[in-house]
Amino acid sequence: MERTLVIIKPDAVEKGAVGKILDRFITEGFRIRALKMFRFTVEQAREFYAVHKGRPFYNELVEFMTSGPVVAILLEGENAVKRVREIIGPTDSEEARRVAPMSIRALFGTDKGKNAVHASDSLESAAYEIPFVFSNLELC
Ligand code: YYY
Ligand code: MG
Repeated sequence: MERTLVIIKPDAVEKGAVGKILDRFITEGFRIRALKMFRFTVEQAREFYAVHKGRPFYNELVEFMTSGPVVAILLEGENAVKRVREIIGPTDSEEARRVAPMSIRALFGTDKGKNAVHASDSLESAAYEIPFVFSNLELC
């Protein structure tokens, strides 16, 4: 069993898509091990996305991720990291609509910035991101 972190981003929360996105992961067979809504501070978002520091989109990404509340979900399942990445689709929602029309980013995202969800891209990033967002007491 693997664990991975999903964050429903401010655009999808604002759209009212939280329930549909949660339902999708449950239907796909994942167990929810932790769940909460919060709003990142600028400092927290910069640290969460530290791996992208210096990239041209970094400041815009931090601005977007702090623009409203998000919903973080800890999912557990077999090959969870890879399977969740497949279910969310490619980074750019417009590309997702072309190559993976049933993916979450195709269904709920707008473009390559406002793309509805984050998901850990490797076991290493999951190991950084899960304790960044959830404390021991929040894990079920
Ligand atoms: O893992 P994933 O979210 O699919 O993409 P990353 O390459 O890790 O980029 C993180 C985040 O940054 C992406 O979800 C949107 C934003 N972003 C962007 O605004 N413009 C890009 N050209 C690349 C990424
Ligand atoms: Mg990534």
